[in-house]
Amino acid sequence: MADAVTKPKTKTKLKTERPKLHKVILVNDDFTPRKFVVMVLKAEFRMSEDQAYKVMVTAHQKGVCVVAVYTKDIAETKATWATDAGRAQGYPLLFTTEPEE
Ligand code: TYC
Repeated sequence: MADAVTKPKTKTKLKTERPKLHKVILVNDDFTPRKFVVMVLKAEFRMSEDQAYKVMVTAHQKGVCVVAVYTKDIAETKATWATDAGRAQGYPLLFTTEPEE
């Protein structure tokens, strides 16, 4: 059996971990005008008027609404930009982020 081929006993599995996604969450407040919230959602999260309106109303009624999910850096950057857009107009509009389970 000089030619017998021995199969390797160990297998190397290449594991590619997917980066954890982070949610951007819109938080309701009593001061920011609805129209302004819709405008920010459209501008920063590339939503249609319809989508943006639905997300705004959900946050208005339930207190919070998930806007979108991204990798950590992008979620945090977008939440910061969107929050700053409100602050620039004197509104307490708030976007936060949290990791997806
Ligand atoms: N509650 C605000 C109003 O009645 C509108 C609003 C909706 C503000 C959602 C923030 O995340 C928000 N003018």
